[in-house]
Amino acid sequence: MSSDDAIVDEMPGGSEPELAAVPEPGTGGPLAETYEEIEELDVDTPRVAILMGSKSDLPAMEKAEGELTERGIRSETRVMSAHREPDTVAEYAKNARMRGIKVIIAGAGLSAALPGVVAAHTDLPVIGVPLTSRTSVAGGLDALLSISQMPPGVPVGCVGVDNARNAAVLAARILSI
Ligand code: RP5
Repeated sequence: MSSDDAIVDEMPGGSEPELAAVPEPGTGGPLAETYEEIEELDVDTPRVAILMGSKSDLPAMEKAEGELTERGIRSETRVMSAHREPDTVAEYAKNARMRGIKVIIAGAGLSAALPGVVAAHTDLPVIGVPLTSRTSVAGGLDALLSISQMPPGVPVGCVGVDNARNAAVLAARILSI
């Protein structure tokens, strides 16, 4: 006797349970409205978030958006600083999964806390992009170390300095697209 048989045998009366009929999407019924909402979400929802610590990061980070767009992957781009707007960053990261985001790319320069702070508030994969900026030390080594040296248990993937395009390619691979 298989384990499945055993479960059926234990049902009262020995017969299989009756399952409630679930209507197919688009066929009406009590769940029709919910199906429609889910389908609508699926059409418009960005799959990848591109975050950056400052508007000054945009020239480097827009390469990620370009790469994703070329691959037909929907994304949204937001500027938010882990140091200047910590509450905004925490709230965004906490809600990202619920909003349908699958991967977060976060670029920052100098002490570059943004990717790590985002990773502290979500279990979505986070790819950090260390950026050079006007007052960078050693050509962006400061940001590279900040992003790559995360404590055990809170990982951030880290691409090369100013290599936002690679972050987008990696995001596509994580999504298997
Ligand atoms: C970081 O500080 C930002 O990501 C940016 O790379 C750097 C400089 O920011 P701004 O002073 O140009 O706003 O937080």
